[in-house]
Amino acid sequence: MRIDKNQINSLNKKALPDHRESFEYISQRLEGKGISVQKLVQKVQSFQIAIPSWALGTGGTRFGRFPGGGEPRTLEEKIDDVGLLHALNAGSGAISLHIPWDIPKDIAQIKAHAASHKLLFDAVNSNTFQDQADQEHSYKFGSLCHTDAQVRKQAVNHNLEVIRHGEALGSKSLTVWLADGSSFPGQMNFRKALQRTLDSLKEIYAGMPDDWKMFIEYKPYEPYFYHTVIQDWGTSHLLASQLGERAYTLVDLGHHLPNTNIEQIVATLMMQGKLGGFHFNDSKFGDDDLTVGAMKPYQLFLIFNELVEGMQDKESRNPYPAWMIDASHNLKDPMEDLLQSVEAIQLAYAQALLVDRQALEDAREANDPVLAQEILQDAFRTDVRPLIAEARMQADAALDPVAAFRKLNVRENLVRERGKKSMATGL
Ligand code: LRH
Ligand code: MN
Ligand code: MN
Repeated sequence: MRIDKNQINSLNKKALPDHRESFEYISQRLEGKGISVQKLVQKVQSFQIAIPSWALGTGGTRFGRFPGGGEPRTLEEKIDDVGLLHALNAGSGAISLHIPWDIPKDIAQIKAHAASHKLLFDAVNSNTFQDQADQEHSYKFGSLCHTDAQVRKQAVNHNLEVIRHGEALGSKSLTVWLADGSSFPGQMNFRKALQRTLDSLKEIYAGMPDDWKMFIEYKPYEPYFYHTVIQDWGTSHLLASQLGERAYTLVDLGHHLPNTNIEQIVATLMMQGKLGGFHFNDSKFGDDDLTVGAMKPYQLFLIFNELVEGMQDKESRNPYPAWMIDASHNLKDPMEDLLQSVEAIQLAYAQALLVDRQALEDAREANDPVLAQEILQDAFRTDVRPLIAEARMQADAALDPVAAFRKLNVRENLVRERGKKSMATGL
C-alpha cells in the first residue's frame, strides 16, 4: 500500500478551518514575543527521526506476544511501513537496521526501494546478544568481553560485517549495544571484562571507514541482573574517549536507573563533544520501551532543552546527533505508536526552541530559581501542536497522522496484503 498526496490533501481540507484558527492564535502569540513562526516550522521540518526496523511489528514481552496482523515480513516491507509513516508525518525520513534481523540481499534494489519512499539509512545496529542458527560460538557468556578469544573474534567479525552492509546502503554509523554482563556476584572479573571489551571495540573502530562514527550504548541491567560491562554513560564515555574522535556515547532513554537526571547526562556529554545519538522511548519502571512522551513529557522537554542549548552553542564540538526511536509495542498498533512517538519528539523539540535562553541565563546568573522555572514552564505549557501540524501540512503530510492512518484504513490494507498472521522479526 502507498499513500498518495491527494488522499492526504483531501483529509487535510476537511480539518483545515479548525487548524487555521488554532495556528493563527499561536502564531500571533509567538510573533508578539518576537519569535519567527516560519523559522520554527522549518526547524521542525528538518528534524528527522529514524524509525527502528525492529519496531514495526508487535514486540510483546517474554510472557507473550499478541500480533495484530499485517506485520512486515521482509526488509522491503519494513521500508514500506516507514515510507507510510513518512508520508503521513514527513518527520521520519530514515530507517535504522538491525543485522542480522534485516540482511539486505539485493543492495541496489533495497537502496532504490528506500529512495522511492525518500528514506535514508541511519545507524546500523549489530547483534551479539543472540545466537544465530549458523553461528560457531555461543554468546551465552558474553561477546566482545568473552573470556575466549575465539568468541570475541566472532563478535568483532560480525560487527565488521554489519559495517560492510551499512556502507553498501549509505549508512554512516554503527551502534553497538552489548548485553554482556553477569547475573551473579563473582561470575565475571569486572576489570578484565571491560579491558577485553575495549580491545575488541578497538578492532571494530579500526575497521570503520574514515567518515563513520561509532555509537556506544550503555544499560545498567538486563538481560543480566548483577552487572553490565557498559553499565552507564561514564563507562560508555570512557570507552569512546579511548577509542578516538569518531566514537561517541548513545543515550537510550530507557537505559537508566529510576530518577536518573538524564538531561544532565546530555549536557555533560555535549560539553565533551561526545553525544553521538539518541534512542527515544519512555518508561515507568525499566527499559519499558513505551511510546515517547507517554509517561514523562516534562523530562523529555528538559532533555530537549539541553539538546537545543548544546546545538545552539557555536563553540560546541559536539556533532549533530543521530535521532532514533527504540521502542517495542505490545498493546498498540506499532505504526500508530510510532506516529505518536515522532509527534512527542517534535513537540518537545519545538517547546525547547521556545525557551527564552537569554532570560533563562539572566535568571540563573541572578540565582532566581522561581523565574527560571517560570521561563521553562512557559515554554513547556505552550500548546505547539498547531505548529507541528502546520510543519506537516507544508510538507504535504497529514495534519493529523493518527486520524489519517485510521481514515485511510492503513492497517486493514496491510492485513489484506500480508495476511493476518504475518510476523515481523525484532524484539
Ligand atoms: C537494548 C536496546 C538496543 C538494542 C535494541 C533492540 O535494550 O535498546 O538498542 O539494539 O534494544
Ligand atoms: Mn536502544
Ligand atoms: Mn533498550
